[in-house]
Parts: sequence; C-alpha cells; structure tokens
Amino acid sequence: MRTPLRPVVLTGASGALGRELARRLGEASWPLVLTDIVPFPDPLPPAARFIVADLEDGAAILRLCEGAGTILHFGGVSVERPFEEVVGPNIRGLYHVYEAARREGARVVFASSNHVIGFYERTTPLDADCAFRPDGYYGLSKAFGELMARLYFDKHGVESVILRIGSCFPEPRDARMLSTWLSYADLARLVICAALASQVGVATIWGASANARSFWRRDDRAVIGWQPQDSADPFAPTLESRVGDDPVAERFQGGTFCAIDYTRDRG
Ligand code: 15L
Repeated sequence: MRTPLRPVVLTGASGALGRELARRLGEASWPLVLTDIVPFPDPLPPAARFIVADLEDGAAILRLCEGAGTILHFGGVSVERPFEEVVGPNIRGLYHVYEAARREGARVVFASSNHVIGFYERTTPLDADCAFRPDGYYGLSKAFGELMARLYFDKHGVESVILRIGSCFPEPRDARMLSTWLSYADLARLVICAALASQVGVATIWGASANARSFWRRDDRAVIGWQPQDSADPFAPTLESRVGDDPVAERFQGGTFCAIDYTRDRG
C-alpha cells in the first residue's frame, strides 16, 4: 500500500473507530498525528504521535494540523445527545477542522452518519444525493458537516470524502444492522481509498459492507475505487428475528435514534 507523504491527522483517535484506524494505518506505517480530548489508550504505532486537544480549541486544532495533507475527522459527539452537547464539538469543532484543511490545503475524510437520512422509511431505497432527513441533533450536525464540505470545496477548493457510515461494529447486532453494517476491515479500506485517491472533489459514499438487505444504492465510490468485501448476510439466520418493540425505531432507517424524544403520532 502507498503511504501518504504528508502527515495524516486523525481526530477522535481514542474512540472505537479511531483506535481501529490508528492500529491498521499505523501497521502500514502511515505518518499519523492522532488527537482526541481523552488520552490514547493503546500503544502508539511507530510512525504516530498523539496530541491531546479539544475540537473546540481552534488554535490547538490549527497547530496540530500544520503540514497535514489529510484530516480523517472522526472526532466529536457520535450518538444522539441534547443540542447543547452536540453544538460545540460537532459544529464549532468541525469549523476548526475545515479551517485547518483550508490553511494546509488538506483533504478531509469526514465521518458522517446514516443519521443524516434516518427519517426515511426502511422500505425506501436511497441514493447518496437524496435530501437530508436527520433523525436528531446528532444527525443534523452531520448534515451540517456534509454541507460544510460542499461550502469549503466550492469556495476554497478543499476536497472531502464524506463517509455516510451505517453501523460500524465488530459484528452486526440486530436485524437493522443486516442492512447497515460496515465491517472494520471495510472501513479501513474505505478510509485508505478516500485518502489516496487522486482527485475527489466532494464525494459521498455509503459506509456499509456488501449487505443484500441494504437500504442504500448509488453513491460516489467509483471516484475513490472502493468496493466493500465483507457482508452482514451470513448473520441473517441469527439476527433476522432480533427486532425491538418500538414501532418508530423499527419503521425508520435511523432505528432507535428516531425514537429518542419522538412526540409525533404517539397518541
Ligand atoms: C452512528 O452514527 C453511531 O455513531 C453509532 O453508534 C451507531 O449507532 C450507528 O450510527 C447506527 O446507526 O447503527
């Protein structure tokens, strides 16, 4: 595998996906600058540095991105939370990341989420250029991030690969994840293709493995040359019947996030 010449910043390095990426990209000797608001819990890969930083501290983010060619932005709030908890890391923090990318001429690989479209029914197949239907403040912040990517490309030429991640876990856990699961290995290959592709503009890609039950169809994966190699399908016999008892969560693509604070038609 080719190794990027300029440093690769990874925000959210101490989170579940960050740790996985740090390990896999570290094994490939990528020149990583890992950052998170909490300490990195694993041994540092040989070519990596770790810098503790708050995404809300713009000066710190600019400093740690100096010289970077790629920013893998996996930091911030990653589940549904009250608005006031989301706004700092996911809106202001995202702005700091994009300002750093603009200054350095870096590409951003943005960990977006299926929760930008969570309120589509599960029976509605989607292409990546569909309208946003966020299912909470978290999904809304990710939609803001996707629009930030568009703004910074149109105005400043900053390239982004938007990964609209489904459910990235070691294994799928329930019937919904037979549609939304992304394996760790497919995630790593996706990030590598996103970072190394020659020209991407703004490319939006469904972050899901090759799942026969997927809700998602066309996207820009050909631009970066990525194809998933794993699939949730072998888990179907054990997971098909694993459904929850909340009709709102079961109806929409975003699952349980849709049901949080849901007050419409509840009777
Ligand atoms: C996400 O965006 C979350 O970060 C993750 O924890 C999962 O809940 C996932 O979506 C999902 O929809 O399964």
